[in-house]
Amino acid sequence: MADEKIYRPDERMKRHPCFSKEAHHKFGRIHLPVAPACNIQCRYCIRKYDCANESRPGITSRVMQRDEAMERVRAVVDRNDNISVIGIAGPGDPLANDATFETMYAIHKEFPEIILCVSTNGLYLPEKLEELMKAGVRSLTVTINAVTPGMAEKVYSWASYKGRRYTGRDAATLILNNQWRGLTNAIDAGLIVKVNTVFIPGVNDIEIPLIAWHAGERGADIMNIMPLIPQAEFEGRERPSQEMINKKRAECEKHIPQMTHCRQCRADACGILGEDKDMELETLNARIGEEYCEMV
Ligand code: CLF
Ligand code: SF4
Repeated sequence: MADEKIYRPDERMKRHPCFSKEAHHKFGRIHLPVAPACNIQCRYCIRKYDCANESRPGITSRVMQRDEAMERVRAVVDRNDNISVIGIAGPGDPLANDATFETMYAIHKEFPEIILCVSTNGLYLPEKLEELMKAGVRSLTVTINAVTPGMAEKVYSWASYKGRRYTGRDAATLILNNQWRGLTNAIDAGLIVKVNTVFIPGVNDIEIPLIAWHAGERGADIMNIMPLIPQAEFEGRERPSQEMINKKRAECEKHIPQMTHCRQCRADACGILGEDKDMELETLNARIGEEYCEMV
């Protein structure tokens, strides 16, 4: 039974390069860009780039189909013995794309010892958590940028939910309710959980310690405060300096451990954090290797 190979939460933390600073030198991850659609509009997002909640500024990953993604996983795992995590983090929201569940399920069947990780805006988390778990996912990031609806309204402009489009305060309230409920459910279900928060100077900075407090109270494992990429409606705003981020982390760490080694990965990143490999090249080399073996 594949599920027997799913590590206990403490083992998962030790082997996850994002959840453990020590692990990030030893273990690598693969991101599969199989999720192009999104279901909300963050006011700092330009849809032509990867989801700004987890990605490097100005990067556009090529979307892959499930079978293509599986081929990449086989090639990279075959050539690298340090891959402990496979994640889906975009280019849109993973939970808005059926391909996320299909791909994770297929990987879990073939590589049950690999930790599966998803990063989401949380809108569909309450209803999709069970499906995620059935697909083998045991590691989750939820990006939460506010606690009060008034603040959320400044960060999100709309949400598309169960066939209806919500705007203004209604969208803000819906997004917040689902993010916090989904986060709590995921923690209670035994997933390891990270909260990402985009630090938007002059907008949500005063609520960030409150997010940390709520996340810590609920039992989230770690928080990752990420600098705003000043684009879309927030173009022209300042990008927080490292000093500002460090100060905010110091305020928050009494509530929840802080991640300090995030590399704002692209949605198709692969390998050790900060030493990314080219997934296409790895696959090409694996193919050449196979052809060579067939020739000799
Ligand atoms: Fe990927 Fe994210 Fe999972 Fe890690 S990344 S889905 S939790 S496996 Fe890690 Fe990259 Fe930072 Fe994300 S360094 S952007 S925190
Ligand atoms: Fe953009 Fe990600 Fe927000 Fe969707 S969740 S609008 S892709 S930043």
